Amino acid sequence: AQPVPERPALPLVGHALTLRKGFDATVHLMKEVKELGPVYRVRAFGAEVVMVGGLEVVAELGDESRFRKNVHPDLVEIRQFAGDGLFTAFNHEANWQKAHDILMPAFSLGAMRGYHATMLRVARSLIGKWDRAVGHHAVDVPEDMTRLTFDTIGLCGFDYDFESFGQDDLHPFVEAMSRALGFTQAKGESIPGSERFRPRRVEKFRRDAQLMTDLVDEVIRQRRRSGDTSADDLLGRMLHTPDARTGQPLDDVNIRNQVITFLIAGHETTSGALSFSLYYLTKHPEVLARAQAEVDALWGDEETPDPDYGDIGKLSYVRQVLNESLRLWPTAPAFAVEPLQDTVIGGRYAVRKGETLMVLTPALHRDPAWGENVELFDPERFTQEQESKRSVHLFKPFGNGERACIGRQFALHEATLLLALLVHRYRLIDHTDYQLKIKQTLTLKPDAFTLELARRSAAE
Ligand code: MNH
Repeated sequence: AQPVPERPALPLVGHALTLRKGFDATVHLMKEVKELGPVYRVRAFGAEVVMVGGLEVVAELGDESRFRKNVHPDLVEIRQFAGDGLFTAFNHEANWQKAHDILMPAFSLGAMRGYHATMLRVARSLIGKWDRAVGHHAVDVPEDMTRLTFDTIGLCGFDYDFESFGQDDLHPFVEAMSRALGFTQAKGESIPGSERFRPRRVEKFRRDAQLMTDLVDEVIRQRRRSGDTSADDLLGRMLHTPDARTGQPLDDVNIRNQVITFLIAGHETTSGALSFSLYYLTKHPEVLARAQAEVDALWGDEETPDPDYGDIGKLSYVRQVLNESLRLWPTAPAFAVEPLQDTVIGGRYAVRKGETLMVLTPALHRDPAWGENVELFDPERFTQEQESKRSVHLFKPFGNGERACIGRQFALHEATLLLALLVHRYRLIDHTDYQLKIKQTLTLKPDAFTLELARRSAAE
């Protein structure tokens, strides 16, 4: 075996001088996959990560008898506000298995039936807002997608209404969360300890974390006070379902961590995925026309279609659009695993037990195994026929193995429903000739993407 390849590194700073920040860092790392090969090492300030961006090695890392999730430094940082919640729990923390077992049934495909009516209600709030914008002003796509996904997880998860469509500003929790994630990302890109020279930012981070905690404690308190002991939503399940192995429900601190985790993980990524989908639909009229034909076949020219749960499974082309958007820009652009033992990957590279092996999903999603024109947006890649021909390891927007996304069905149901309703109702007018600019605060989003709208039917 040989060492993992890397660029010549300076003492102490390593490759930090050539690394970029924010989304530019992701672009840089994707370029390095092409130049250094699908496996290479990056060092900065004493920390080091093995980057992985090719099908063969990713398929190997999917073997759970050899690798498991790695809680890498960014995730450790997020633990300051998400603690031992599902997403940031260390493998050795018993609460992971416990919460996973208690919550899994709430995320099965069948459980989506129970969330459908609420998802539809929030979608209609967004449509109400967009109807008022028709003929008057543009809408801010990522902001409204954030309102939608945030209100949806609040209501479906905790029966709590953030009422984001009644407000001009995003909810204070969302603002605090994006600042906290931004702080976390910046900290990971800087000399360790240098935040000491920015005491005001550290203080702001502390207050943002406190705001999130206080809000969530209030949500939990309200539920306890209500005397409601049903286990119908996530919060009810967590408060009132004993774990089968231990006979105990989750403790209060862990429930708080889970609620914060769901509020964050449950909306940022879905909001980004919806925004990218609308971007690609806007730029590909032939794809938009096919999506419209699909929804028209279901709902005709009904003024207010009433999609039922079963309709979502019929929207296969809309789902293809969503998948292809997640291929090009998986909104959680990386996940990490670690070897259970010192081992060799890719048939030649020696890696150590416990070290961070970071899968760079946007690079994997451009592996030559996707075909010739990997940069081209083409939902045909996700027909059933194409999918059955391809390795399951080529498409990993939801991560891997037992620590993969628990909210996948939730996100897909919510996003398919909304996209279908939007393409059924509106013409999307690219009034700025928008050029894709991506913003990264750990997750990816199109930056400053606005659309003007017109109603498709004459019903205006
Ligand atoms: Mn989600 C884990 C992507 C929507 C809740 N999610 C992950 C991981 C990826 C991911 C990748 C694995 C991270 C890792 O290995 O470190 N998630 C997404 C994307 C979308 C998404 C791209 C939308 C599109 N996620 C959602 C939604 C919810 C959710 C919606 C909740 C309602 N995700 C989670 C949780 C985890 C997770 C919780 C951690 C699971 C675990 O480790 O047990």
